[in-house]
Amino acid sequence: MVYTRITAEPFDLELDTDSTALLIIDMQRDFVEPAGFGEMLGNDTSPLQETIEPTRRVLEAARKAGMFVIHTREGHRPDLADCPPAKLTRGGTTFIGEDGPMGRVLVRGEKGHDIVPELAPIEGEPIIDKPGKGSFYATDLDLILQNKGIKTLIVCGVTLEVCVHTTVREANDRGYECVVLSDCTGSYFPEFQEVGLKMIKAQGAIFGWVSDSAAALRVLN
Ligand code: C5J
Repeated sequence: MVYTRITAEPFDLELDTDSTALLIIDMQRDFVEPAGFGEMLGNDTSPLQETIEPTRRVLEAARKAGMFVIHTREGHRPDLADCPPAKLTRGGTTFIGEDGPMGRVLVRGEKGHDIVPELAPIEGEPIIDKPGKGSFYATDLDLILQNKGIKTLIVCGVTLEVCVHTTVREANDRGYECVVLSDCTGSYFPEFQEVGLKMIKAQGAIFGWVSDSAAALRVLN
């Protein structure tokens, strides 16, 4: 057990690095890279691209420290059998399963569904393929975390107000303590980024804590 404390808001969080995992949510080409699905929908992907380098530094330090690392991807089977019908009708002009700039949108096996190369998972790092916004819904994430004795999650990924928020809320309800790294998470909408972080740490950490990559690196190095 290695007890330490990460500088965070609304107050510093004590954690044991042996029961802490780094969870990197949906850092997929279609959301993050220019000329992907996100940009095709009219979004500016630059706030998401800015999260890659700090996340890469935290990932590298976590690997060196021997911390458990887990990645998620949002997407569906090629036949879309696992896609809730309501989700198929959302998205504006291009829908899940249709052809996008990097293959069929949010379909497993397509280029756009891949995690960006800078953060590519390595052996021993589970990848959770999830059909929903939350990483716990219809996945084995909780089982994997329980089997590893994980109690605390250091959370990175995109987008803050959608899959990161949903996952942190799900995790919080299951008893995990979540600390979200502000520069390792991004939104297409600056106002959602700002208020999304505030919502997590409001009312004495109602869903979790907010910290940043510098603080995480001090714990990991
Ligand atoms: C979205 C996600 N934004 N990973 N997915 O649809 O946040």
